[in-house]
Amino acid sequence: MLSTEKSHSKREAIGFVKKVGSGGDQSGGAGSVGIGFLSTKSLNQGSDTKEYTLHHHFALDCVAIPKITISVMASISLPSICPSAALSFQDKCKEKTKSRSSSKSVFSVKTKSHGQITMAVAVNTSRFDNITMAPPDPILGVSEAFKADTSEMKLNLGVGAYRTEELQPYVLKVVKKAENLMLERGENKEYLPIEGLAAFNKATAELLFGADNPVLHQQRVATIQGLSGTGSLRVAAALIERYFPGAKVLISSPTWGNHKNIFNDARVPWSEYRYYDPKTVGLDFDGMVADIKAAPEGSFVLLHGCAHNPTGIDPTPEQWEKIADVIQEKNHIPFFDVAYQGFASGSLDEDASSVRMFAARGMELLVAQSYSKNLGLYAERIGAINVLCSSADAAVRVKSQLKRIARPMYSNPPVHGARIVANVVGNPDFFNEWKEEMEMMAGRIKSVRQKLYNNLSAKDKSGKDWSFVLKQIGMFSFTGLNKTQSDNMTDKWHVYMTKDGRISLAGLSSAKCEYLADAIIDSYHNVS
Ligand code: KET
Repeated sequence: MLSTEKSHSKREAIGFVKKVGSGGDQSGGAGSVGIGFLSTKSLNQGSDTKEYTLHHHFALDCVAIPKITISVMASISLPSICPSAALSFQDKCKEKTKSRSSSKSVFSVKTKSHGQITMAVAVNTSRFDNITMAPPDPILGVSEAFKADTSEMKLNLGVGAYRTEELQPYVLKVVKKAENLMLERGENKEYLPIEGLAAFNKATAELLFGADNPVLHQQRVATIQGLSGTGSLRVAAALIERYFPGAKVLISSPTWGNHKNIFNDARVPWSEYRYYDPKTVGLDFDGMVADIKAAPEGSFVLLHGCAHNPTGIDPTPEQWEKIADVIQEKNHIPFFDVAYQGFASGSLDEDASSVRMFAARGMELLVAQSYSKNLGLYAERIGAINVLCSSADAAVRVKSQLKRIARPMYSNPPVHGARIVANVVGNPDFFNEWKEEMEMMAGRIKSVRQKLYNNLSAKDKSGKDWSFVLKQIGMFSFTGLNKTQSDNMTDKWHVYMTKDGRISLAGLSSAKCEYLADAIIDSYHNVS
């Protein structure tokens, strides 16, 4: 019933909410929100006493109403002489209110006349209250902090991303050429198969093992395209979790910060083997071998194929042989992370020699590859997971399971980066250009490494031996600075780096070497 008094009365719509149903469980539960319309009428002219009449009410379905206090603000002031406006509002609401609502809903309905109704259901607590603030990522979080710094002196040596001498991001010329070719061809954007682009998978396995490697001719390698190195590692971790329950992954101490996250999320147990010796700022080879030997038989041993991150310290070829010996003795399974092929030495073949040596011994192994660094395809998320099996039959089965893991995870991989890699590797001119550009990038890093060392040894009068900087290879230098000293680098010198003391030399220009050396010497000697 609607009041139609024309004088001294005013129609107002007032919303109220009520939790209906749902037990006292923490998650709240489905319920409904009721809205009622009241008309008010002053009983006596000039009096404050009002009569309220509930005219109508209906419900809004809610997905889940948490166990919370809900406050409602809803009001409408309609012209008192126009009942049709109120009717119209109700009619419209009837149509619109069968909507699903989450913890906060706002809607407005225009009346036929000039009235406008706004209703807001405001909640003062959240279903997500038990979610705490995540810490910033130790590597990618550094770039965010760098962006926020307004100092002109600032230097981002956090993330391992190649920059030009002008400290600008670099898109390889050969990548631009491949992309132009792809545009000319007008290739489509259809889904790739779950395993990725066939031409890419062939190219990536050949780059890794060498095109004439018997393991490829024997079809013993199961390769699927992955979401760069990280995604490929994650798929491999899922394979381990599913088919090697309880098997441990041994990871170097220290290692790339994301390795532990990947295995934790995949619920794969891991432990560390000794790798870095702070006394020598070199490899703790004996510790490494002893820890691999002591691990339960059949463990996975995660190895950085080249340019160990963060230390920049790789085993020598002789040490690699001994590592392979002990892994074979213990029936462990080597699991290589190859994120810097071509970037360590400037040669694709040389940087794959560790993997190829293990393969030549007839060992089964896993290799995750990334094209973020060597082709500068960071954001394209292009890489692969390869599983070298002892038979072609096993490789077929393993590949089928890799696809089975990928399908519900991300369905199928992106095509753009895969086409770039396939085009660059598949065209001899492009391939040569890529190698030249890679040598140029690796060369620039080597030259700033040398210049940094020159400045450190010339400026530091304490007699400290900085020659470890020259012995390290790849994108990074592990300075040996502790967390407080690293904080000083950032807070005082605006040099952004990871708190483990790693600096990315790929983000350093020769013009900034002297400044960086000053910052390192100050932090090393004046901060403990
Ligand atoms: N493995 C290693 C050893 C590695 O350093 C990285 C990246 C990756 C895998 C993965 O890269 P992707 O882009 O997923 O293919 N490292 C740099 C960037 C990052 O942390 O994500 C870094 O250490 O700065």
